[in-house]
Formats: sequence, C-alpha cells, structure tokens
Amino acid sequence: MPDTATKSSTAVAEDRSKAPGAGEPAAQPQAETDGFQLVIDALKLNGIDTIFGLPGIPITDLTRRMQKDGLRVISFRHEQNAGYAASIAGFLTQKPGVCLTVSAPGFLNGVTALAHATTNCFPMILISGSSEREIVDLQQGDYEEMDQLAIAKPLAKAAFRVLHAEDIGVGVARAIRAALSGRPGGVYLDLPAKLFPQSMDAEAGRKSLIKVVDPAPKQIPASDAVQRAVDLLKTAKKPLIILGKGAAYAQADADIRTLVERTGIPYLPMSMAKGLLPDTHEQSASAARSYVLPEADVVVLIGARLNWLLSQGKGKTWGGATPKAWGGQKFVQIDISPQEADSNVRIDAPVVGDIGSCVSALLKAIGPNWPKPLAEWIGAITERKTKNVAKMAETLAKTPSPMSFQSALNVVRDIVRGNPDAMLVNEGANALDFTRSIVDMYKPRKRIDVGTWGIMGVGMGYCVAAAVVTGQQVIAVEGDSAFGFSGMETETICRYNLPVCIVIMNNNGVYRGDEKNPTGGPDPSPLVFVKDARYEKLMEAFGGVGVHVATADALRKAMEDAIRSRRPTLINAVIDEGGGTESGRITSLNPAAKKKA
Ligand SMILES: Cc1ncc(C[n+]2csc(CCOP(=O)(O)OP(=O)(O)O)c2C)c(N)n1
Ligand SMILES: [Mg+2]
Repeated sequence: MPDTATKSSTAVAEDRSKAPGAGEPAAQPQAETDGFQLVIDALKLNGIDTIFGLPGIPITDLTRRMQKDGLRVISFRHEQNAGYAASIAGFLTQKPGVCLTVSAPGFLNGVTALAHATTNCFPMILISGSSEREIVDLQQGDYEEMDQLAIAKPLAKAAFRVLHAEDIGVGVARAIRAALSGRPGGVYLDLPAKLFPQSMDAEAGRKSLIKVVDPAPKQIPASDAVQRAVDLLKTAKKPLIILGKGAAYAQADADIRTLVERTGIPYLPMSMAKGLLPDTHEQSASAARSYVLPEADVVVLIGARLNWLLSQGKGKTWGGATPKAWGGQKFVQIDISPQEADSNVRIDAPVVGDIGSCVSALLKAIGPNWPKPLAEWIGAITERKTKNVAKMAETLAKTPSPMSFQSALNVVRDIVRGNPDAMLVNEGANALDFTRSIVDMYKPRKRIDVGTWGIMGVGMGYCVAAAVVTGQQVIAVEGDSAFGFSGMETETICRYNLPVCIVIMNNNGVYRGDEKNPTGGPDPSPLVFVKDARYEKLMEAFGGVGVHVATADALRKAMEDAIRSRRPTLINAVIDEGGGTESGRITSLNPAAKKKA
C-alpha cells in the first residue's frame, strides 16, 4: 500500500487491486475515495470545522464519518434550529455556517433558515441529501421525493446540485464563494443519495478539490464616490450615523469607532450593531432616536438598509408630512451591494464596497481635523437623552410584584454589564423591544436577535451556535411564546453541556397573558398559554438547572449562579401578564390591532 496519508487527507476507501499471482509483476494498488469522503475533505480543506444538522437517510453515514474525521457535528432536534444555528455561526465568524439535513421534510425544515440567512445577509450553506433524480424528475414516487433544487432557488442567493463525485470539489467551492462574496447569503447545495457511495481514484479525487482563494474579496469604493460622500457631509448641520448589522458583520470595529469619534457625529446602532461602540458611549443617540431621525439633515448609513426597521427612510418617523412622504434628509449609504441605493428614498451619495474598505477610505478622505458638529445639535440631543435616561432610571428602580418587563430586565442589564463578553440572544415581542432598549451592550457582535424578519424561533439555535463558536457564556432573553418555537433544543444544550442561561419572560402569552375568549366559550384566547407554565422543568428533564423566580432578587441570584457554574440553566421569570403591548413596538403594522396605551 502506498502511503497516501502523506499525500492527501483523502482516505483510502477501498483497495481494489488484485493480489498479484505468482510470477506476475506487482500491480500498483489503487487507492480509492468516495463521495462521502470528498464532501468531508472539501469542507475541511476550506476551513469548515463545525456542522449543524440532523441525521437520517441519506446523510446518516456522512454525519458519522464527519465526526470520525474531526469535524464537530452538532446534532439538533429539528432542522430549522440547526439552520438558524448555521446562519448565525456565519454571521459571527465570516465563514459559511453549514447545516446538513435529510431530503424533502428535513430539507424543508432547513429552508426557513436558508431564506432567513439570505434575508439577513448571513453566509450559510444548507446541504441536503436528496432522492433519486430519475424517479424525482418523473414523479414516480420515491422515498422523500421532492425537487429540492427548484424549491431552494428563489429563497437562496445561489443553489447548486452535484451529480458526480469528481464535481464535489467544484460544488463546495462554488457554494462557499456564493455564500461569502459580495453581500453574503444562504446557499443551497443538493447532494443526491447516489453521489455519496460513488468511488473514484483517491489521487484524482484529491486533485479535484478546490481550496477557495480569497472567497470574500475586498471591494474598494471608487474615490469619486467617497469624495461625493465627504462633500455632502461637509454641508451637514445635523449629521447622523446609523450603524447596521452589516457594519457588525464586517469586523471593521476599530475604523468604525474612529470614524464616529473623529467626526463627533451622533450615531444610532441598529439592534445587532449595538456594542460596536459601547451603548454607554456619549455619542450614542439611542435614547433620543425619535428626536434625531426627523431632525437630522445628512444621514450616513453604514451597512444598514432603509427597510421597515428604519421606516423605509420616510414618513412620520423621519419628519415626513404623510406616511410615505420624504422627510428631506440626504443620505450617504455605504453598502456592499450596488443595488441597495434608492430602494426607498434617493441616496445622494452611494458608496459601494465592503464596509471595511469604505470606512477606511472615508477616514482617509476626511483627514485628521474634521470639524465637530454644531454645539446646538449635540446639545439638543444630549438634553433629550438626559431626560429619557432619567425617566427610564425611575422605571428601572421600581420593584413591582409581579415583576414588570423593566424590573426583570434591570437585572439582566446589570448582569450583562458585569459580563460584557457574554453573548446575548433575544427574541419575543415585548421581551425583545424592552431588552433592546434596556440592556446595554459593550462589545461588537454580542447581541444576536430576530433580525430583518422579526422572526420567532431563532432562540435556541442561536444559543447553541453562539456557545459553540465563541466559547463564551450565552444569555438568552426569551418571550414565552418565542421560546416555544425551539424549546426542545434545551436537550441539545444539555447534551453538549453548553454554558447557556435562558431567561423566559413569562407573561403567559403572546404579547400579554390576560386576553379572554370573547364568546365566553371553553377555548382560551388564541394569544394565551397555560397559566404559570413551569418551563424550567423542561431543562431539569435533561439534567440542566431549572429555576422559577418571582422577584428581581431571585432572578439576579439565579443568573449569577448560572454564570458562575456555566451549567445549562433555564430561569422561568414570572412577569405581570398585563404588562405587554400588542406586537410590542410595532403595533402600527398590525392591521386589526387597536393601539393599547
Ligand atoms: C415565525 C414567526 N411566527 C409568528 C410570529 C408573530 N409573532 C411576533 S412576536 C410573537 C410572540 C410574542 O410573544 P412572546 O414571545 O411571549 O413575547 P412577549 O411580547 O409576550 O414578551 C409572535 C408569535 C413571528 N414573528 N415569527
Ligand atoms: Mg409572552
């Protein structure tokens, strides 16, 4: 046997050489590899070290062999959670997060996360096994028959299928490039069952693999675009910077901070950009958001899209006279996609390129002596901030019984301040909105949440991925409804013994728990759950720590214990069931909702 190990990481699947007969010259034994092995080798060659998935036909053996070959395989209870985990792993690491599923139903369970990754611009690859093409295409009724590639295409940034073992290297390389380059997104890679056992010469297999060179090439902005932005900024009397999660993804933290501090321009972080600069930074305008948006005259968007989260850049939020009217702001938009500008309002100075290159070019162009914004602008913002912060401090100091969202989150705020490296996962409606505004973040990419779609169900997948890829303590603040979407993954958290502390803001329902069935019939309102549900017992069922708390002091102690022990912990925090608002802060988007005070 030749020593193939020194030449290649491709395993020798089988030695099919015949034993030479007496007197015959010894035939060169032929080392072979197979589709399973080539998929593993292609991923490893490209630095993929973790797979989030769920086994079954036809990928069971693939998961086994991945583990045997040193990949970390994190096995979930539902593919959607594995997919969300992969998507956020991509956001946190700038490497595509990989989710591996079985065909048809497993694939479909993963597809929501694939679409979520595309929408949120997270690099992710959904790899699904699929059934036999000949049968699927003739619709002859195969086991888990489905034309997965066709379904994935409109929901993914790109979608590929590999039919032959010798093409696995190209397929994986294309998937990685598509996921990472330009605006990142979700990519689908279809691997039919027949591909895995296909064998080929090991050396030829090794040569067929591609280590992707420079998968996310820098995109340098044009100098005239940068100059146009600087010229516009020079005219500003009330400038504002908005940092989006694209800015957080870019890992250009030092330059972004320098840009903000050198210009002295007040800034607003979008939810997942919180912590790019500490939320306690004097230039943060978060506590005066409703003042700065309509008042600003030139707004610099850095990796932030003017989607619904920014009221499409127009309407009342921006000082427009009517819901669709432009507020008069001029915009600089730094974005990697040349198609982003003008999606909602006119962008006077689009700067197209990767965030890091754009911010560094802007820094060069503004030079070291950029004049600070007018004192009246800064003064007016500070005045609003001081007033709002004082009002909030008053609310946070209260200790009502049962706990309010604010009194419980005051504790979380302290714990996060004391543990600034901890990852914060957050989903829900009121549980989300109150946390975003109350809990300050101190470091970049520590807050991960419902993202562009305001999606419920990312919680436990995000917890698993955050713990696995960062090794840090994870704190999850979950609405009781939000938690229900992925709650079974508490078993996964216990199985891998991850340092995750889940705090459920338990108000007995969706938005609030005091709704009644208007007919007086026996069914509860569609918005409420079992009263005083004991979610903590779910964690206990799998060997983790469950705590039921009704006071802020008890919550504080339980969180401190969880962080000290790093044990999987679920804290069921009883919150006033009447304390929430319909749809949290986005009541106006709910067509039938009457606004509640
Ligand atoms: C996948 C998905 N399904 C449904 C919704 C609609 N939705 C928005 S928030 C929410 C739950 C809010 O309740 P909870 O998590 O308990 O938060 P609370 O406001 O009670 O704190 C739901 C179901 C959604 N955003 N995503
Ligand atoms: Mg709730």
